[in-house]
Amino acid sequence: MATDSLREALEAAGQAHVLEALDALPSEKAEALTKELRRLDLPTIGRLRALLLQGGVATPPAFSPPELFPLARTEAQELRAREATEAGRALLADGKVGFLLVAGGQGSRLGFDGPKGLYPVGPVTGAPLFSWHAARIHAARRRSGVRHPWFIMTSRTNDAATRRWFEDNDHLGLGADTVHFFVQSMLPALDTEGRMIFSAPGELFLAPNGHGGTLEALASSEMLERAASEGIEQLSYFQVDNPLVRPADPLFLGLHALEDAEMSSKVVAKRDADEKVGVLGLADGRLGCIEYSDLPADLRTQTDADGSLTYRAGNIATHVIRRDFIERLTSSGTLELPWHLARKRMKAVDLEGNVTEVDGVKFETFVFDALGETQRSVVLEVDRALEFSPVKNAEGSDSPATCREAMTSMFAGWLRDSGQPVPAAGVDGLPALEVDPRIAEDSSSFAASTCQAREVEGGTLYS
Ligand code: UD2
Repeated sequence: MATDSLREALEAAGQAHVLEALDALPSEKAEALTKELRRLDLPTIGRLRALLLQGGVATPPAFSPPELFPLARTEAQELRAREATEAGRALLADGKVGFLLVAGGQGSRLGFDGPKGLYPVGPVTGAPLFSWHAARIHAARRRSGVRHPWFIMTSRTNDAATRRWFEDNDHLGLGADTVHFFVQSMLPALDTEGRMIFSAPGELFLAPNGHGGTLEALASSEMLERAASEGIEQLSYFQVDNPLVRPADPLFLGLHALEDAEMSSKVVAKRDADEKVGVLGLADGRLGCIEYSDLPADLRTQTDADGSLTYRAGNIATHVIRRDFIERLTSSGTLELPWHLARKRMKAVDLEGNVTEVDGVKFETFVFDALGETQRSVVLEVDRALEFSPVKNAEGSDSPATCREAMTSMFAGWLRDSGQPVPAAGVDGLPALEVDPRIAEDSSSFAASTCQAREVEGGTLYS
């Protein structure tokens, strides 16, 4: 079944065992597997195997904190912020901004079956994450009078379900011609000897290649060309799991543009030394995100003279990325971001078809590693209570319960600021209320809005 060239490529990548599996399969399955193998980048798999056998990537030795545009600003910074906000508004009004959502992950930690974007988060309406993000894009469009495009990255595991949901929901009124889906690549998981694993007879165990795959997928799917042809200069990147994200923040867009930065990031102050988020920082002088597990304990707890954590710039995975920066990174066709290895127990089948469990390794690249390629980059500190409450775990921190609490507290704050009464707390101790994101995204826009409060099933809705 396998041609000589495929045989050679498999052998060169240390995957000769797959030939054995191919020979043992009935012809239909063997044909399907051959097709899958041809789609894979076998030389890269050979390199990943070598990396694994060498023991992974070494931890970079010298860390230092990044320069922040802080939340507590000097007068000069306040002036700069005002200037930047104007510049950001102009970028939006001139149609130079496209939105970029990464939604290819599997959301398995949440225990939700289906694309994570369908997870209900509206405290009253139960609106899913996708609707929440779409509403913010509606609001941005209304403010700027421009139909900004929305690029959505899916993966093979959730692409069909995601597209179907958008079609069934009329693309949330945004216009199908402005919502563009593209699919990231998958990579096979390897066992600890560097051999591809089978999830079922003749089926490779494949996993999405990490959100770093966004950059290559934007290029190979021709989304970058589309963005260029629509006059898009900046991509506002965000993750599916955070309903408080503000993808059309003029301050962030403007600071990034005025600095002529290639890729910028938002951060929040870490809650405490042990909060498990990556922090933005310099590793051997290169900007990047240092994962919690890579930051030595003494640095994790180190404080500045004012008592705040030195390494506090918690990455909320919100970036503005210049389109031409992505073009430059991907132009040679061989974008090389560092590989990160995730070791897990995996359900698999052996070559005889017996179900088993193996120690497996998944390989991912991370988008924030592209920060190391920038000449200029802005790191903007924002208020966690207003911009960051992701839904990641079924229970405990970053769960549906903490997200509901964060959303409700934020809305209640807006009501108090505008002198309106806050609905009484329900059985869970939280007032049941929701502000339609199309109406307001902060206290001042809420106060300026002419929204009406309506009692609906589940609580009070301000829309
Ligand atoms: C990420 C960051 C962490 C912190 C946190 C903020 C990594 C490795 N860590 O943690 O430092 O900033 O977010 O919320 O990123 N995705 C894809 N394709 C993939 C993998 C992920 O589209 O192959 C998307 C996924 O749908 C989600 C986002 O990327 O929107 C984050 O992925 P995650 O949940 O794996 O990241 P997490 O929570 O470990």
